[in-house]
Amino acid sequence: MLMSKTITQKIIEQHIVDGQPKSGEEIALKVDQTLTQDATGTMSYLQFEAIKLPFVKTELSVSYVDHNTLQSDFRNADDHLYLQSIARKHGIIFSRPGNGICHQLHLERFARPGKTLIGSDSHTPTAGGIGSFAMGAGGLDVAAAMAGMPFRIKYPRVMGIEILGKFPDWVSAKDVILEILRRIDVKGGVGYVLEYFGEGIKNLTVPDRATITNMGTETGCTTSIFPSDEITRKFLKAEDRVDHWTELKADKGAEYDEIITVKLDQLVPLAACPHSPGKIKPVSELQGMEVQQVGIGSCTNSSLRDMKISAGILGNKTISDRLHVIMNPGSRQVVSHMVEDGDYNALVAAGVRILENACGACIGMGAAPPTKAVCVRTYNRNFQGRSGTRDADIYLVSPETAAATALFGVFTDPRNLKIPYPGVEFPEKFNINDNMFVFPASREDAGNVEIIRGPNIAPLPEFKSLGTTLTGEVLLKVEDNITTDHIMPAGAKILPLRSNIPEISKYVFEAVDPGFPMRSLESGGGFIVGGANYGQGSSREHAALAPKYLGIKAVIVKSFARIHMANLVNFGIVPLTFENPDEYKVIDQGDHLELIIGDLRRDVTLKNRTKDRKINLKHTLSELDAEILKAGGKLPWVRTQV
Ligand code: MIC
Ligand code: SF4
Repeated sequence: MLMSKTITQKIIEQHIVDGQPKSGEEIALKVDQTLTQDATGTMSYLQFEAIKLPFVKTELSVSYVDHNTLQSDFRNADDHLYLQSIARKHGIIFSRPGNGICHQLHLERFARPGKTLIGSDSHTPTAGGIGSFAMGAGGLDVAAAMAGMPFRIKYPRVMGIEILGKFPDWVSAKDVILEILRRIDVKGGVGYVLEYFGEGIKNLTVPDRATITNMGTETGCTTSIFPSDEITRKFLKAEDRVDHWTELKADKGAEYDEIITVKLDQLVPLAACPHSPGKIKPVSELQGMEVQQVGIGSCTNSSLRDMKISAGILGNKTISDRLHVIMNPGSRQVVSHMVEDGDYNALVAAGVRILENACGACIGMGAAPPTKAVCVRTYNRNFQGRSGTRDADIYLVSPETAAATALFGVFTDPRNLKIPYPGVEFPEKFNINDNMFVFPASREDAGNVEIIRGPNIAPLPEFKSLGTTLTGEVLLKVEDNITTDHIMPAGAKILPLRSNIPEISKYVFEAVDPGFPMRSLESGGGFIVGGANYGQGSSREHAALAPKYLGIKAVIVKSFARIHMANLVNFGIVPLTFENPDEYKVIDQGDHLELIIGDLRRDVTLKNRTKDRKINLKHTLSELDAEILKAGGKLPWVRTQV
C-alpha cells in the first residue's frame, strides 16, 4: 500500500472495480458522470437504445448540443429532436442548442471534484480543471457507462507538472499548455495522466486550469487534472454549488513517474504552427506575418475571462481591415456577463463578428477561411483541412495574441501593445440560468415519451463476428500522426451524416485518397497500414465505424492513439502494431496479406503474400478486448452483459 498518493491514485482507488493498480495493467473504473455532444451523441444513444435499458445508471448524464448547429437542411435539426426525446425518456439532462459548448457548460454547472466523468468528446478532460477525473471516449463506451458498465483504461503513469510563480502581463493559461506541448509534443502524454501541483497553481483560476486540461488532450494523455483547493471552492461558490466542493490534493511526498516544471514568470506568448498542435514557436518569431482571419473561442478559450481580455484589448478600437474576426463565447452565462459589463458592445463596435455559443469554426461549421489564408485562432487543433479550407494555415494562440493580431492584421506579440494589461475581475456570483437544460421525465412518465426519429437517422449496421484468419489487400498505406480528421473528416458538409453510417462512409479518408471508400467496398475489405500515433485527435467513433462498414478488418501501424484504438476494438477492427517498426517499409499499398489471428491471446503473424514474407505483429489487447473483437464488437458483447 502506498502511503503518499497522487490525486490520480486516490481517485482511481475510490473508483476501481476490476484489475490491478499497476502501470500498464488494464483497470475498470466506476463512472459517476457522462456527457455527450450532438456530433457523437446520436450514435451513442442509438447504441444505448440497442442495449435496451430503461434508465441510465450513472449519477448524472448530460446530452449537449453544440457541434452541429448549422442547420442547412433538416438533418442536424432532426438529430437534435431525436437527442431531446431520447434524453427525456432515459433519465438524461438535455442541453438545448444555444446553451453553450459542452465542456464550458459542464464546468459551470455539473463537473465535480473527485468524480469520474467520461464523455464522447476528446476534450472531456476540461473538467479536470475543477478536479474531476474526466476522460474522452467513444460513443459506445459512453453508452455502456450509462448502462452502468465500468470504463476500462490502462493504469496510467502520472506526470507531475509543477507550476511555479506568476504570469507576466500578456501571458496566460494557453501559453502554459503550448509550452507543455513544446516539450512533450503530440505523443508525449500517451499512457500518462498529467497532474498539476506546485505553489504557482494558486495563481490559476478554474477557467485557466480548464484551458490547460482541455488542450492536454493534444499530448495524447489519458487525462489531466488539477487539485481542488480554495480557488475551486470560490468558483463553485460563484456557481452556487459550493456543496459540490471537496478538497483534493496529492499527499506530501507523493511520487510522480516523471516531473516537468513550468515557471510561469519565464513564459512568453507562444503559437502552435501548421499543421500540428505540437509545432510550437514563440509569437515573437512570427511577428509581422500577414493574417486573414482571427478566431476567438472554442472549448479551450471561451470562458468569461477570455472574452473579457479580448474586449479589453479591442474595446474602443477597430479591427484591421486586412482580416475578419469571429468569436464564439462558451455559454449563455458568459454572454450574459459580457452584455452586463459592456464587453459585448465593445467587441461588436470594434467589428468582431460574435457568433453563437457553440463549437462553430473550430469544427469547420462555417467561417471557413479564404484560400491560402493564415488564421490565428485560440482553438486546440490545427490539423490540415479541419477549418474547411485545405490550403489554409492555422496557428493556435492565446486570446491576448489573437486580439492583438486582430488590431494590426499581422501576427502580433501582445507584449508590443502599448496599453496597460487589462486585468479581469472574476464575479462573486455568476449569472446562473438553467432554463435551457431540459430535465428528464420521471420514471413513471418515461414510458409515455415518444422518440422522434427523422429520416436521416439510419439504423445501426450489424457486423459479423471475426474468423481466425483475415485476408485481403492493403487498401491504404499512410504516414505518422494520422488524425481522426484525416480518417473521418468533419465540417459543415459531412457532420450532418453522423447518424447515417452508409452515407458518411463515402467520405472516409476523403482528403488523403478519395478513391478509398469505393476501392474498399469493391475489394470486399482488407487492411490499412499506418505509422506512429495513428488516430490522434477526436474521439469520433465514426473513424472506426465507417471503415468497418467499408470492410476494414485490421489496422496495422507503428503505434495508436488511446481513444481511437479503443474505438477500433469496439467495432471489431483488430488493432495491431509492428514488432519491428522498420517492417512498415516492407508492406505496400495493394499487397495481399494473410493474418492468422487465432484467439488473439498471443501475437499475430502476418504473411505478405505479394512479397512472400513473414512479419511479426504485436498487440496490447486484454482478454476482454479479444473477447469483444471475437464477438464482432462491443455492442453485441454489452448486450450479453446487462
Ligand atoms: C473535435 O474537436 O474534433 C470534436 C469534434 O469535438 C471531436 C468529437 C467529434 O468528432 O464529434 C472530439 O474532440 O472528440
Ligand atoms: Fe467543439 Fe472544438 Fe471543443 Fe471539439 S475542440 S468540443 S469542436 S469547441
